[in-house]
Amino acid sequence: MKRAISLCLGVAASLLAAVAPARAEDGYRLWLRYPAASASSTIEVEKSTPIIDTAAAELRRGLGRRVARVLLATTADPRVAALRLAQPLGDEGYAIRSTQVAGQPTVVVAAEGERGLLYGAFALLRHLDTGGAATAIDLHSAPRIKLRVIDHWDNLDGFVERGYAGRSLWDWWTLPEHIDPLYLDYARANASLGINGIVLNNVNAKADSLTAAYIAKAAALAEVLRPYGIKVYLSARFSAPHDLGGLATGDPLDPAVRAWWAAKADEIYRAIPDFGGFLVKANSEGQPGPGDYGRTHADGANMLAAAVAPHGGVVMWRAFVYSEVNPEDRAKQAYSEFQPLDGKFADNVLVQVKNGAIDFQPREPFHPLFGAMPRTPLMLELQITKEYLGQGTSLAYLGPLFEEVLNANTYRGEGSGPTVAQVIDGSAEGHELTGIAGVANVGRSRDWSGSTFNQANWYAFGRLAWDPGLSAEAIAREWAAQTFSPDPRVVDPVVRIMMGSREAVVDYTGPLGLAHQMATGHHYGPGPWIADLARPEWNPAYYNRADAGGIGFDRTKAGSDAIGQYAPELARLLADPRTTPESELLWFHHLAWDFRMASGRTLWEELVAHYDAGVASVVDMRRAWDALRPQIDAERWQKTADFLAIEERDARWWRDASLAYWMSVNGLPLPAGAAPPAHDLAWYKAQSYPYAPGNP
Ligand code: GCW
Repeated sequence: MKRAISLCLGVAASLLAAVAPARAEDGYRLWLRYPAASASSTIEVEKSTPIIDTAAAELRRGLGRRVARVLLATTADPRVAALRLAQPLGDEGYAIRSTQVAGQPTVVVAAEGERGLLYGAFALLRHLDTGGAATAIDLHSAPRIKLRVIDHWDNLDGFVERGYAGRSLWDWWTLPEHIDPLYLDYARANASLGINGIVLNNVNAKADSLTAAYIAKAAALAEVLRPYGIKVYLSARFSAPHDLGGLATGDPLDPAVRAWWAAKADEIYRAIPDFGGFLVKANSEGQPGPGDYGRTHADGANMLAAAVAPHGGVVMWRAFVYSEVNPEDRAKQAYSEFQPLDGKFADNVLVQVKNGAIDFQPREPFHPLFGAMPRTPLMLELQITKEYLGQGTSLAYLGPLFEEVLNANTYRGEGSGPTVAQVIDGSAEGHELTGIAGVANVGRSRDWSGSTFNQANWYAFGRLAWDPGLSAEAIAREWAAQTFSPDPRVVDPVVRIMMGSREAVVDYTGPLGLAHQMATGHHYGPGPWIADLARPEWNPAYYNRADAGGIGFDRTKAGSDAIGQYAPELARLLADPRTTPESELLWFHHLAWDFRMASGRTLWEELVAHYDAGVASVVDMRRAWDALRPQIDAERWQKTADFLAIEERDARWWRDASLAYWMSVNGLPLPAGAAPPAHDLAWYKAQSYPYAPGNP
């Protein structure tokens, strides 16, 4: 009997051994795939605090014996003082040096504050995991942006708006009693990037998240996240005093309303002493706001700011505002509403502005507000989740999109600059309060983001939030090395695939500045013909304006004059199609189908060439991924290969449906050599996807 049991155990163990490696490469470990090790270096700490203990634990988990000894200590420690670190590190920066401490070779991770030690620990691991040498280490870095925040569009029932990676990580039902271990690994992943804030709930907010029961749940999450240097924030529903408090109004100038919010803030801070503050979507897409009471966005933001100010909190007030009853070009509305309020916001308010003036399209010119509100801290909002770029399945690395907006020249200053990065990092105007937010792409999918390559967008956001000067390509290299292998035979082709992938989506969905051409509601797939929605600015036809004479949105003076919202020098360039970047051409101009492009081709021929190039890029990505098969573990390779097949199908669908529609409008034949669409226009129009994910 005894023998039988041990035999069984033996079989079970060998089964486990057979299964374990595959399971270990299912993407759960993200980019934190430390080499297996049986022993760890000696980790010494100056003192034990929850954050420093977290840093030490991570080193114990990941370092193995790659260096002999590590000391984690602040600049208050004499052993660090002896290093005479030159750079000011601030409260989150770090320096890492190989040196001798008490005659022993030691890697010192030094910082002014303990959060710097946490980020330094992760930086040391990143350095080694990307193939950095274990000797002569000399690194230092400090974040350029203060609030580096992930926004969750997670509802209290577990649904994630525009989420393509399963249900919400937050199991509100079992909180605060049950702490799912996922929360800890999620905190680790964010801390590894320097993320220091998380907005727990959707900007399309329910007032319920501000009830005592939900504050207790948020407090439990805050406790988990705190040792990782992460503060929690909540999206606040502006009408909460009415919805929850029974007040007759939510008017921000009403003393009873102000008192309600002040008391609510006090209640939250009693439960969460380091609560970050509120994020608000007001008077946009049906959300309540100060406009309901004839007040301005500044009135609304300042009222909430006054409630959290005594506790050191901030308000992140979104500028994503447009209205179906306002006939003005949607691209102009946020500027029209917010620019006159510059200088009118309280000191602890940031105005959160999406990268472009419409809505996270595969390509948009930078939002004109970035060049127009010098007296207000502007927080950049990016979408990590790929609502408009193939959602869960496409391989679209967003590093180049993020980099493009950060490097965009606002032309607001003397000569050149400042760039959007210099506006949001505060250097352009000397703002102390600075921030950047990314809309999360995580859920309960085993690999967190729904696909391995979607993880790269979370990674890229975090790295750029820390240092908006990093290049998208360098970040891709880092990510690929940690996620797959530092071997250049893996990194080089993976990075090549990544770097062209976003442009491929632009090409097959909306080249040359076309945007917002997706189907209604779920936003998956093409719908350029749609023109019958009640809200005019939700119709793709509103944006493409395609007719027999031409295509594109005239935003010159002869049209909506959205160009007039940019600095004069830039506006001058954009006013002329010849000096407008071709990648933004149809965003700013309505042009004849036979308009001559720089290539010598007509606009129509050029459009078709872009759609074809988009499809061809996906075919190339598939080929390159196939060639990587021997180098990549089976589970992650297969899922990516399957998803690339889906993307190729979708790219052809986008191309064919779009061309079928443009041809129905312009009556032109396809240029020689271009393949006709696989189906007629009626077929594309008849496609329907009532169960596509992420659609609220
Ligand atoms: O992109 C649009 C999305 C909405 C979202 C909105 C916003 C949270 O389609 O789902 O709502 O933007 O940013 O508020």
